[in-house]
Amino acid sequence: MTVTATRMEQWTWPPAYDDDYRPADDATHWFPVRETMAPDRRDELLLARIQEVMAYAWSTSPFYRAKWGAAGLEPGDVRTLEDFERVPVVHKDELRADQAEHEPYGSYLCVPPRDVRHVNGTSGTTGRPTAFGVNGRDWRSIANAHARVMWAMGIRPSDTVLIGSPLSLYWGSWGAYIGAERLGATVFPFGAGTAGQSLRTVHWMRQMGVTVFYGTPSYALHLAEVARDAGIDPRHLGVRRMFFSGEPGASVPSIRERIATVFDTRVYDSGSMAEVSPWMHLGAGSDEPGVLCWQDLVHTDVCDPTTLRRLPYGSEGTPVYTTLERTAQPMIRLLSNDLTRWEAPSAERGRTYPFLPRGIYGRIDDMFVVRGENIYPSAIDEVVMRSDNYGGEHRIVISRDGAMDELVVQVEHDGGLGGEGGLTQWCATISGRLRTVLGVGAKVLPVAPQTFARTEFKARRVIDDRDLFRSLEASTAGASTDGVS
Ligand code: 8LE
Repeated sequence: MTVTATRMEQWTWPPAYDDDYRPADDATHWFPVRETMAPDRRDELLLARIQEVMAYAWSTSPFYRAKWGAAGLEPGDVRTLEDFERVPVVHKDELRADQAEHEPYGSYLCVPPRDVRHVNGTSGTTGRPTAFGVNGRDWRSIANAHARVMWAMGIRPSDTVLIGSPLSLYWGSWGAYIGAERLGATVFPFGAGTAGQSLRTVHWMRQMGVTVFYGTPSYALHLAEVARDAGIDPRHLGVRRMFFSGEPGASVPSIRERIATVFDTRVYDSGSMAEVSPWMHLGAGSDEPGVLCWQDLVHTDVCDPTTLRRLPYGSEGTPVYTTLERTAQPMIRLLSNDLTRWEAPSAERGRTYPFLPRGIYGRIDDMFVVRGENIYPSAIDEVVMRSDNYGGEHRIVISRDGAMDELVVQVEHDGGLGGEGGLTQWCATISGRLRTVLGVGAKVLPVAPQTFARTEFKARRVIDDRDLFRSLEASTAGASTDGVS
C-alpha cells in the first residue's frame, strides 16, 4: 500500500481502540500508516501527543507538578522535541519513595484509585515493592499495542500461545497474555516457577499443539534440557515462534541461534520495563535480531547517561521512556539505566522506527570494570554459549588477585571432552575468544555437567566475590587455563 495519509490509525488521546479491529491474516502490518510513515512526520505527531500527555499529567498528578515545578518548567514550555529533552528524568527510586508517601499507588496516579482494575508490581527483592495500578482503558490499550507488535512477529489468530513465565506480579506474563488474546490467538497461561512445572510444560506443549512460546531466553534453554531428559526432542514440539523479554538473550547471537536450533523455531526479542507497559514497544518487527522502537506507543530516546540528552543515531546510551497511551500512571522520561545502541529508521526494515540492532544488552549497574575495560555479562554469555561442548550454564565471578581485578568464568562442559587434557584445551580456546571480545583475559574453569541451578525466570550469573577466587583455584587446580597475562 502507498502511504500518503498523515493521520495515524486510531490515534487519539486518551486512547480509544476499536477492539473488534484486526487486519487480514496475510497483512504484514496491523496499522500500516503508523508503522511505515515518514519519521519526520511521525515526530510532529509525537510532539503533539507528548504535549497532551504532559498537560494531562500536570493537571492530574501532584508528583509531576512538583517535579517539573521544581525545575521551573511547565508543559507549555515544551515546544519542540529538543525542549522535551530538558524535562527532568524520573528515577525508579523516586517512584518508590513517592508510593511510600502516597500509598498505595503514589501521587503519580492520575485517575481516582477506584478506577484501578488490575494491580501488578515489582518483586521487591531490592527495596520496597512498587505497585502498578492499571485502569480499564490502559489495560485495553496495552492489549492492543501488544497484539500489534506480536502481529509483526508473525503471530496469527490460528496460533496457540503458551505463557511460560510466572503469572503473578510479573507484568511480562500478563502483557503477553492480553496481547495474544486481543490478537485472537488461543492463549494458554501456563506460568512457570512451581515444582515440576517445567516437565509439565513440555508435555502440555505437545498435547495442546502449542505453536508460540513466551518466556525468558534462559528458561527456554532450560526447557529444552528438560525435554531431552524426558526423551523428547525439542524440535518435535512444533513451536514455530518463540518470543522473549525480561533479560538479554533473544538478540545475543549465540543465545538466539542456540534457541532457534534446539527448538527449530524462530526467535523474537521484545521488552523494556514493566513501568512503561506496553513493554513490547521495544519489539521485533521481523526475523532479524534486534528490536524496533515503536515510538507511537512509548516514545524512546537513547540518551547520554550523564547529560540525559538524546544521542545521535549510531551511539550507545541508556533508553529514556515516555508512555504515550497510559492514563493511570503515565511515565514521562523514565530513566531505564539499561544499555543499548540505536540506529536511524530505515524503510528497508518494513517499519520506519528507530532500531536497536543488539536489543538491550545490559544494565549500567551490571557493567563491571576489569583492568580498565568495561564488561557486560551478555558479551561473556555470547562467547561461552557459542563454544562447542558447552554444558548449558555458566557463572561469571569477579574477584581480586592481590591488587588486580580478575575475571573468572566457570563453564559447564557437556561431558564429551575426554580427560584433563581435553578440558584444558577447551578452556584455553574459550579464554582466547574472551580475550579477543572483551579486551582482557579471563580465567576459564571447567565445571561438571548440571552443576549450576537452572532458572525458570531471569538468569543471575554474575557473582562479585573477591574471596571466592582462591578457593576456586584450590578446588579446580589442574584443569584450568589462565588467560590473564
Ligand atoms: C534485555 C519487560 C518485562 C515486563 O518483561 C520486564 O522484564 O520488566 P521488568 O521486570 O520491569 O524488568 C525490566 C528490566 O529487565 C529492564 O530494565 C532490562 O534490564 C531487563 N529487560 C527486559 N526485557 C529485556 C531486558 N533486557 N533484553 C530484553 N528484551
